[in-house]
Amino acid sequence: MATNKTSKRKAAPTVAILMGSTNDWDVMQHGAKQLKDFGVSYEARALSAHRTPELLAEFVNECIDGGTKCFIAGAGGAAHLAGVIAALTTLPVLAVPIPSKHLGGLDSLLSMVQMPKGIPVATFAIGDAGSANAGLFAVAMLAMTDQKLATKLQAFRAKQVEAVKAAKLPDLP
Ligand code: RP5
Repeated sequence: MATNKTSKRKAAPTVAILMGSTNDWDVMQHGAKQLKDFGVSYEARALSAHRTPELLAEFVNECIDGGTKCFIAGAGGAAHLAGVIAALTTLPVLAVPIPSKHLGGLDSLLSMVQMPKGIPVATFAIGDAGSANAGLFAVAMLAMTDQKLATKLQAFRAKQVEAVKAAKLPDLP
């Protein structure tokens, strides 16, 4: 479920997906889709570290209190969202660099991957692949204590093996 409401939620999601702008959803939906496919509960919110810092902290604290297991944070440009979330919690924060208008997301990537020592964020690839992999990584973390999820993840990997085996290169004309 993707929402941008400020009202209190009924239950904290297992995974909270945050992004700096609603414009980031095109990329962030790929991680959400992985969570949905694996049956992991998530909530996606557009809350900015610099535009709405209080709302961000409020939401993060609600998630922590409610039992959320990890955060996925996507942002573009001077992308400090993941770092700010990591400053508020010891839960794992998975960072997705959003492609930016002028620097193609290199600015976002460096902002995330160059976190100073002591407050880590796990940074993924720029864009759709990074978003999907952040979702899959969250699944992998949850699968460590959830055998059903671990079995699903193994099946997901096995499917990729079968796809590679079945793939054929085109004949020369
Ligand atoms: C960041 O600034 C957002 O994460 C977004 O990627 C970028 C641009 O925001 P918009 O101007 O598209 O809202 O905060």
